[in-house]
Amino acid sequence: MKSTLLSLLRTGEGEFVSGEKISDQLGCSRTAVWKHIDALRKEGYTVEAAPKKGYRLAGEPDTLSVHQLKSRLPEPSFVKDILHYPSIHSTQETAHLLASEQAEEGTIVLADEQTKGKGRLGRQWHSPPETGIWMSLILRPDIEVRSAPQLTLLTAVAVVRGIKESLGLDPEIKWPNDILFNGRKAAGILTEMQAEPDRVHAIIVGLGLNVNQDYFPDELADIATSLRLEKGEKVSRTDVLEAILKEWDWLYRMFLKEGFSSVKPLWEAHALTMGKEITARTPRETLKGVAVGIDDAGVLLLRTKDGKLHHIYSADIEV
Ligand code: BTX
Repeated sequence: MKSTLLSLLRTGEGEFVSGEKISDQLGCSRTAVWKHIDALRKEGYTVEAAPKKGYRLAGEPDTLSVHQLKSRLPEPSFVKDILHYPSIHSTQETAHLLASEQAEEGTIVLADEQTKGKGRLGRQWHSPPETGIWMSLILRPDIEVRSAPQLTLLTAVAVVRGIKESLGLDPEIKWPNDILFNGRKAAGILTEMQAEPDRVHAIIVGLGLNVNQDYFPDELADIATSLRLEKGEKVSRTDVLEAILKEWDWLYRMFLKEGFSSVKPLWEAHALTMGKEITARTPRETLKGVAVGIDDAGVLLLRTKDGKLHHIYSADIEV
């Protein structure tokens, strides 16, 4: 009944469809039609009603369809399982828990809302309901502990290429973990590890991507953006996520086979920071200089005025 009603409303292509036509086609009373319309509204559809005109479908919810996602991924895919939660503290926390309980590589934790989304260094990640891609990937690559940050850079490449593929937009990467449009942050990546000094047990890559927000709270209003704001129209989270996971799939395979050097040129092609005057705030010091590039391990190379080349492993960057 619901899908017939929806397709009927969609045939109106934004115009009104009469209540009479709907009740005829559904074979039910006008009161029953009204009840079905009400049920659609509760699911997030915007249906306008006007006397003598009928009903008009003015907006559809952006539901993340895991079923659709799974069916659209390549076979075989690195994605082994997708756990989808309507609301959760943090996909990162849940993924950590699952990883310590032996969840296999390729398990994805996805949420429509995070109530305690986290960024680096205990910062918060704003993750309002049904507007973004809030997800964590569990990986178990056979790599050295010091190579783990390379997965942040690989993920940034997958996100940028996935956005380009699905929407034709061209964001930039700010080393190490931000995806920006004209200096405003659309996504952040958080890579964490469960490891012994010489062995990686699991790497959890968290991605927060703003998709359909049309406004941000005051503290983010000047620094954040979303795909919807950049594209000028509502965007399907499922389509964007599908494109990102497809990009991720082949990049990760290439990374495991050939190492980070194969990903590096793709990263450089989208990097905002390269060749620019930057300030790097590391946990120990603040350095100003020119970002010369990244080395084969993904470490940022910064040349200060005195000609000295610094290797930056972790920092907040200002361009
Ligand atoms: P970060 O530490 O580089 O950035 C965090 C900073 O970004 C915040 O202090 C704030 O200024 C700003 N910020 C917070 N929320 C947003 C937002 N929605 N859009 C733009 N800017 C924002 C970046 O950390 C890594 C974020 C990873 C988030 C994912 S979501 C799925 C997974 N689960 C989880 O709890 N975290 C990760």
